[in-house]
Amino acid sequence: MSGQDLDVAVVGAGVGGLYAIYRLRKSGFRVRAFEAAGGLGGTWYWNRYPGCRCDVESLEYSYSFSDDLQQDWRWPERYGTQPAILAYVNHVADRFDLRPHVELNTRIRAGQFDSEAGLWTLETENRETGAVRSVRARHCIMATGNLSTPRTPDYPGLETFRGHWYHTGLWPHDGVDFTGLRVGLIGTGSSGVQSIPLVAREAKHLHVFQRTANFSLPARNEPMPEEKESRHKAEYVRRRRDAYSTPFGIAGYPPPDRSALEVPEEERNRIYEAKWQEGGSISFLYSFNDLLVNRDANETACEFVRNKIRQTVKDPRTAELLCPNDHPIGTKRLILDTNYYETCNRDNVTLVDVRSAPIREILPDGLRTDEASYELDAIVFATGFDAMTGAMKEIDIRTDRGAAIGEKWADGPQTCLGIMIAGFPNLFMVTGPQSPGVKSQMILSCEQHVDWITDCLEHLRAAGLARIEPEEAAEQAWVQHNNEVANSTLYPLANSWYVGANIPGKPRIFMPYVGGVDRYKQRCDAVAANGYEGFRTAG
Ligand code: N01
Repeated sequence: MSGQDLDVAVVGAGVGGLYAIYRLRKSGFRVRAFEAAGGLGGTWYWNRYPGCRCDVESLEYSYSFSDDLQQDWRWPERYGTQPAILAYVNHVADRFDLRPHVELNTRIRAGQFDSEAGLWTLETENRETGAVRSVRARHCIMATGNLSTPRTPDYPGLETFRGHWYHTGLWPHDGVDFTGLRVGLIGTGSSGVQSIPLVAREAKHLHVFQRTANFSLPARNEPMPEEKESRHKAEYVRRRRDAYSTPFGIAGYPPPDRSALEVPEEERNRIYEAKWQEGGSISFLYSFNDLLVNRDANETACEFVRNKIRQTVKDPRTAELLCPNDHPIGTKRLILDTNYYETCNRDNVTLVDVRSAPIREILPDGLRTDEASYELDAIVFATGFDAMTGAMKEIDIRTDRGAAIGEKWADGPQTCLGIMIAGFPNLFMVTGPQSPGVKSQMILSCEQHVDWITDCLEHLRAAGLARIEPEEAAEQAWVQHNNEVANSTLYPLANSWYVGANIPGKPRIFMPYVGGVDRYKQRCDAVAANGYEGFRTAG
């Protein structure tokens, strides 16, 4: 290792990458982060579409590593908007002096591990100048995010479109004014459902092109009640600790102890109604203990929400089209909305079913489905991401022994704890596939991963070791455990991004760990306590 080499290179300066800089610097490692964007914040830097806000409450969706920080910071609303969260992330970067350790506008194109030297060489490209150079580091941490590779369907003719088109995950920083425009919006996942009410307010007419109806619950956003904030802050330290003993990494939701099927229908609906009024997804899924494991139990919740849609949406045909019927509720990310179904009653909004008549091509002045053509001045793609594996596979990561991530993951990701990959020494992931990341309070999971990784690097340093990687058998056992846990639930029944179903040709494998943050953390802690059991180390 030369004096120029880093101890740790971090790829990505979102919430995970920034915390990695904080922890690693505190432990005395030479660390530098590389970020493709022109600013910090990862997902909150890119996703600036109208209505973008987090679906986890802001008092939860924040760092826990500094009690001063969590006491000082004031969240103005129950759920943080994108600008509010981005401001918070930038505040954290300044408060803890993280900014000088990040190279912005720097995309990592490739990484190669040199087995002899035990070093990673990363090829960086400056996005403004195109300059390419290489950086060497003993360890590499991929904090590249799970929903950071936006995907636009490759419809023929997009290049001929005379209006402007946008992807929700790559939104222009100056915003977009849809006033007086005929807008087409494709996709009704979280991004589509959050943006539709705001786009509809401006547009002359909004056509929403829906392939699959999704379940959406009211967020019930509101200005932060002072009393709630002070109560939460008084309990913060305990709540954060307790969060690690819960499945979703959020304390304060007592686990249900009854099946939906052992409760009379009237009482069941009263419980769902109370949760519907309260707002939030965990609370709703915690109505009963078997909603995610028993199809009949789940169907009671599905029908409750479908009836809400039927009561809200005045045109019965549109209401039926909005009623999800191809997946159990909760098996795709539950959406939280503000006035989504109400917006479908507006005269200037038309819902188009592109399941029965798919979009065939983009025309210079709109688009054509199997059934009709639509004249449009602007198109919004709310079509999602190559989730969980996309960002890792975009980088050409390989070793000099011939292993390549793209090849290893050709049939789906294989990881140990979602943190490391057999055959790729000294390469770590923050909330990688087969970790609970996307099924948890993401910032808590980022902190837990970074803490585990930093402890591991401290352990190696103290023992005079320079190399670590998982054993093949430990990785296979973890992959198998993941599949077993997923298959004991209803999750795999949905064609979601959790299984890669939104990307044509992507192998279908259930990617997040759904055994819960609590079980997962216990496993991670046990591995470390047993001297990194299942991992091979070398000097
Ligand atoms: O993406 P999605 P997203 N023709 O993949 C449709 C997080 N997030 O950006 O279901 C027509 O969920 C696709 O249809 P189908 C959150 O975890 C959080 O909305 O594949 N339609 C679907 O309707 C979320 O789950 C927040 O049939 C096409 C939509 O596009 C995740 O990010 C906010 C199509 C994509 O939905 C992703 O959400 C936003 C095609 N060719 C996002 N291709 C909050 O915190 C795709 N679609 C609130």
